[in-house]
Order: sequence, then C-alpha cells, then structure tokens
Amino acid sequence: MSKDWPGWPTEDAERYQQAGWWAGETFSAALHRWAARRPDHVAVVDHRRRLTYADLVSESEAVAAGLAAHGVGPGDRVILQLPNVAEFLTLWFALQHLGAVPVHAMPAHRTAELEHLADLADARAYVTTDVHQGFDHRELADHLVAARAQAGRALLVVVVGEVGDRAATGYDQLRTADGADRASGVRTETSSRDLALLLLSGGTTGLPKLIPRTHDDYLYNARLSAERCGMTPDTVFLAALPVAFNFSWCCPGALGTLSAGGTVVLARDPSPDTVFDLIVAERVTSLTLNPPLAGLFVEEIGFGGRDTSSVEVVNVGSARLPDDVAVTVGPAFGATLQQVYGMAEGLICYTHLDDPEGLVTTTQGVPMSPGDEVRVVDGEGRDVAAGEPGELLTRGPYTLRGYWRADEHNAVAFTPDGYYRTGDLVRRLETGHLIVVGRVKDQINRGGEKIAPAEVEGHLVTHPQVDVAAVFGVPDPLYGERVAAAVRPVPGQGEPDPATLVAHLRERGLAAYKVPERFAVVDDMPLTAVAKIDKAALRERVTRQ
Ligand code: J2J
Repeated sequence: MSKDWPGWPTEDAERYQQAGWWAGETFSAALHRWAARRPDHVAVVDHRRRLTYADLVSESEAVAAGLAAHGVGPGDRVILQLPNVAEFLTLWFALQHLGAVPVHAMPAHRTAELEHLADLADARAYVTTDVHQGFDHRELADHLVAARAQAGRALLVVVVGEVGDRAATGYDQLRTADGADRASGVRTETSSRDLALLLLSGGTTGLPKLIPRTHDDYLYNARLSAERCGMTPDTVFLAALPVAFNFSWCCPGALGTLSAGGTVVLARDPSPDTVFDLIVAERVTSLTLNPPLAGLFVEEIGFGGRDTSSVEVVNVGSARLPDDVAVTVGPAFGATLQQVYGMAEGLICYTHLDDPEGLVTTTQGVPMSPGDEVRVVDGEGRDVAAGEPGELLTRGPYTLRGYWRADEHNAVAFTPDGYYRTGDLVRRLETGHLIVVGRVKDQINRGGEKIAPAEVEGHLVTHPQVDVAAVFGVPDPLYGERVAAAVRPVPGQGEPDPATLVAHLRERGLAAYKVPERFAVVDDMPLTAVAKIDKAALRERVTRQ
C-alpha cells in the first residue's frame, strides 16, 4: 500500500475482487479491449475532429511515446487542464499507457488553484490549452513553471494549440514520435490496484484535497454507471459540462460510454445553441446536466423549434434538482429523467430507469453497487430510523478510504471503520432511495460548482482592509445558492469596497466562480453559542439587504 494514500484493507480488496467488481484490468488494457470490438466505430467527436476507436488507440500511443521522450513515466502526476476537446481523451489515455497519473483540474481554475495542485501533487507536467474563453493559459503556465522552479522542481508544459514563443511543447510535436519510440513509450507494468488518476475534491477545509482513484475502482465506476444508465454501443453521449468533472467523465460520462462501446460528443460550451445543434447533428441519445442547465434547456425547448427526438436519457445531478423542475425534464425532452447524486470521492446514486415517476422526480436515486454500504446517522453517530434525516456515511468498492497526502484530515473525514463522512444530510426511504435534504459540511454548492468557504476567506483576509471574513451561501432561484461574504474592516483602514475586494481575489488567481457576488461590511461578526461565526445570521442579514 502506498504511503501517499490509504487504500482499502486487504480483506475488503479481496472481497471486491472475488465479487467481480474489481476486474483486474488497467485503463490502458481496457481501451485496447474496447477498441478491438469495433475499431472503426466513432469514439470521440469534438468541434474539429472525429476519432474512431482505432484512432484513439493509435493517437494516444503516439502521444504516450512523445511524453515518454520528455521524461514522463510511471507514477508521475500530470495536471490536465483542458476544455472539452478530443485531446483530453488522447492525453488521458496516453498517461494511462505510461502508468502516469492525470490530475483533473477544471478549465475555470486559475493560479491560486493550480499552484496548490502542482504543489500537492508534486506535478511533473502541466497540460493545457492556448487561449480559452479569452484567457491565455500559457501565461498561467509561465507562472506555474516559475513557482515550481522556486521549489526546485522542473515542470514540463504541454500546450494543445499554439505554443507561441514559449518554452513549451506543442501537442502536435508530441504525437509525431516515430514507431520505435512508440513501442518504448507504452506497456508499463501497471497493476490494476495502482493509482489511475487524482480528482479534485469540492473541499470544506481550506484548500482542495486530491482524491486517489485506482484502475480497479474507477473502471468499476464507469462500467456499472453505463449499465445503470442503459448505455449500449448505440449510445451517443453528449458532454455539456467540462469532461474533467467526475460526473461528465465517469458517471456515466465519457468513460462509461466508451466502456459500452458508444460515441462521446464533446460540446465546447454549454450554451443552448451549441448543445441543441449537437443533439440534432449527432443524434445524441444521452446527456448529463446540472440543475441550472436542466431548467434553462427545458425553458428553451418550450420556446419551440428544438428537436430532441433522439434523446433517451437525461441525467441531472451535482446539486439538488428542485422537484418542480424535475417534473418538467422528461416531458420537455421526450426522454427519461435519471437523477444522479454523486461525489468525486466515490459513491454514485442513480434513480432506476424503470422507477415510478414519483420516485424519479423527488429522489436522488439508490447507491449503484450492491457493494455500497451506507448509513444515515445523527450527530452522535447513531443510525436514524428510515425516512428520518441524518448525515450520510458510506464505504464501498469505489469510495476512497483516504485523501492523497492528507493524514490529519483523513483522521476526521472518515470513521475509524472506514466510512467516508459525506457531510450531506439525506433521508433514506424504505425503497433505498435517498433524498438530499441539506448538508452539515461547510461548503457552498453554486448550481453544481463547489466552493469551500475557508479557501475564499483565506484570500479575503490578505486584503489590507480586511480583518475578518466569513463566506457563505445565499439562496438563489437559478443556482440554488450564490456565494456571499461578510467582512469586518481593519480599524482605521476605512471600509473595503466590494469592487476592490473582487479585483483583489481575481488578482490572487482565484477561479471566477468562487468570487463572492454579494458583500456585507459588518462592525461585528455575529457569533454562535460556541463562539463560531454565525453564518446563518449573516445569511439572513445579507438576504434581507
Ligand atoms: C444534491 N446534492 C448533490 C444531487 C451531488 C455525479 C454527480 C455529481 C457529482 C458531484 C459527481 C447532488 N443533489 N443530485 O461527482 O459523479 C452534492 C453533494 C455531494 C457533492 C459532491 C458525480 N449531486 N451533490 O457533484 O465531488 O453535496 O461531485 O456530496 O463535485 O455534491 O460534489 P462533487
């Protein structure tokens, strides 16, 4: 077992293997097997390219050789920050061929997140794009290279797109490695129990954590998700949200689709025009949405002129889908709504495709694996009665037993017997269906995007006028919640102006979605009985403003 992260105890691992949940295969081997079934079938489509399964194998192998020639090898962590382009897949599988480990960054992340990620993962390389949505990622790369150099580490930069005059390697350079190099670049002795990727946690305490996922557990996640979502070789899956997100990547997402032999269509942005045009052009059968997009698309379909006749299943998750929106999704698309409640840490719940309408529109589904163990407990850790609200604890064949290099946090984030404390408040019905009713963790969920208040507070207090900061969610009809902040000024330094604080946070390289949209300046922070900042009182104050 690696000292970087606690894996599953041996007896559980053996049980998972004997049950057939862990199939003993690596992602590199899986891709070759998937491709052998129908090599000429289209595997990936983006706004510029169509790759067959055979293309995906050969291009990922060529890229693996190119990466190997630049010194990337087994176990190396490589930050992948790409929008929805085919190269996300070719690079991801290239890293798998090498036994290297992709670290999923979100396209919206900026220097604050990436510096932390590079440091925590001790990254060997950073793979990014040139300019995306008006932002030059090559400048971000320069910044990261300098930060790593200060720590005495070299960082290889790979750019998908124009390299410009920078000391970076272009994607096309990587993939033109010759045949001899290609053979030496692939086929490492990776075990299916090894680390396959690192996902970013939504986080609650300070800075984001990394979630270790192995070949065995993540392939099971992909395969079983595909089964629960009825995927077949005829599936055409559309990724509207970034594929770096666990939901779009593996639940069932791109990997679930490939495991079923289907086609993955990548939308370069989630605007209605892009998405509805792709649905028609590619005859999309399945798509994954967060609640704000689901609501927006239902409205858009209502305006008329949108053809969704090919769509069979619409997966909605990542934040609570309001019941009144849920009832509109199936009828609008002429498809089956399937709710998804999941987490990058592991556990995924789906409503069943043949569940009665009443369960599909009001619950967030049932844990997908017979190996998932769930408990719903009160504040003292005692199981509550069926139907009563409590915190969800879970462990199982694809749920982590500890974060990457986070011993101290692991001691509190898990029970002594290995259950992950989700921080979510749920009610479990007799049928096993879960309803998410709230949370106990200090996290904001802005329409599916997770924000750790402590992280934003840490940035706010670096402003010379801010003495104390409290960040919290306020209710919002579109996003469910938006980010708000209350600040107490440093005495004698004047009142900080919200625009200045926003500029300060952006300058520090914080991702835009984490920047508070509402501010309150307070002379005194309200406190709870145990002398913690009373965020409920602040929320009420800001909501009334
Ligand atoms: C309420 N809250 C939900 C839902 C997630 C599939 C789907 C989602 C994620 C994800 C994911 C929710 N209703 N339907 O990785 O593969 C909140 C919970 C949960 C947290 C996890 C996937 N679906 N949530 O959202 O790691 O609070 O994963 O603990 O980003 O999102 O966030 P994340």
